[in-house]
Amino acid sequence: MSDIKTGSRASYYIDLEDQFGAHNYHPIPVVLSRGDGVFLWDVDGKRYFDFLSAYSSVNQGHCHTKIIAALVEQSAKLTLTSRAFYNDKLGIYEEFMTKLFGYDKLLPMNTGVEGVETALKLARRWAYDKKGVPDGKAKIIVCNGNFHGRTINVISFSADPESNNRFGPYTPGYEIIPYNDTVALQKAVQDKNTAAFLVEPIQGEAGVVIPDEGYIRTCFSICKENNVLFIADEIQTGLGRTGAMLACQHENVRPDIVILGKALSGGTIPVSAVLADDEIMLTIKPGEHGSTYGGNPLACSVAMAAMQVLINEKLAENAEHLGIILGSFLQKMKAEFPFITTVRGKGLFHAIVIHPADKCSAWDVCMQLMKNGLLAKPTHSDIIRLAPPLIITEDQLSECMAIIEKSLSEVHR
Ligand code: IF1
Repeated sequence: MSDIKTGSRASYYIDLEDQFGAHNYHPIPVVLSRGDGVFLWDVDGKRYFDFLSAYSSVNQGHCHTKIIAALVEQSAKLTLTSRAFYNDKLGIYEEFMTKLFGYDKLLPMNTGVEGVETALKLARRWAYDKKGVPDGKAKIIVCNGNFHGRTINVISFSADPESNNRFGPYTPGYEIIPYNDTVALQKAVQDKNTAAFLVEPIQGEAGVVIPDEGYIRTCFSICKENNVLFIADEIQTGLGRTGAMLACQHENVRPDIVILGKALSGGTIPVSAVLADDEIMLTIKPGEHGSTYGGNPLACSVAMAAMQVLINEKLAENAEHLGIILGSFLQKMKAEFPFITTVRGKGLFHAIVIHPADKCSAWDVCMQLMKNGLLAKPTHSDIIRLAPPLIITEDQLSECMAIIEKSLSEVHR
């Protein structure tokens, strides 16, 4: 049962999930029924600012009219053909995306982790076919603190016990090195069977952990010097979130493989994509990889509309501009409230860390924010991610900053 007193209407829905649903989440006790732009409304009609953005899936804002229009129009025409046949949307979408991001080819999938799995299969296949790594011996380097999804293969290289405890046996072929440590990468790539290095430009789940300036650039150079593929997981950091279309662009890095997801569909249906050049992408032959829904006409139409919104409304630029304002505000909050030990962020991707010994937890802060009309969620016990939709205006951000300051002072009365 929910551990917070909520209204009877909300409790009705919470109790239904408790009785009939798997207990694989511990949500903030709010029951949402409508979303529009930066706002969400609960079943009692209370309005909230969304400061989670469905983990950066609604960068374009909830139910963006142009994305919904594309969804509605295509859903009345043709939603799914499977890849057994061609359709009149996939090639158009692939051309649009490959030209926009500057890669030869796109492999369409659905969820983010399917995109990650696809990238890992491409890297292994490239290692065997192009690098000459003996079959079955490819090694892929990942970082401590990573989050790349929840399949058994992907959690095999997670260092987070909550993600991988007691789901073994695990898939071999991965080496975990410390994040933000180029010396560790330099050492790890000396293994001639190394296929790739998979990295989040900023670690989301770990709590918006930003590496040192130049880290991504240096890692990319190390990979190039050692014939190792550099794979950027931009599922959460990409599509404008950090103030650029891809977070790697902040360091002028063009990854060998880019993985996109989440906001690629503007929070409507699961759409993910893997971008790479022919030397890598064509190592997978017909019939060797795919999925029932991958590249379906509905996903292609929605993704093109979602991307067009990002471009036309200059959402990366807005994230850059407002991120500076939000960042300096959070630094001020850190100075004013000693229980905030760290603030960090880039673009509209920020987090505050609450002192673990403090009597108020990150959860308490989020509950106070909810009472004051702003929704955020802790990651781990002491970190609160702050990531509104990128369409937020300066006036709306000012209103949110006032709510954050009010809530922080209230939890510590
Ligand atoms: C949950 C976390 C965020 C991701 C990156 C791949 C994926 C994700 C960088 C997989 C997904 C989601 C999953 C969701 C909560 C959320 C999350 F807390 F789990 F870690 F955002 F930080 N790469 N992240 O962030 O994409 O298969 O989910 O589409 O599992 O609770 P997916």
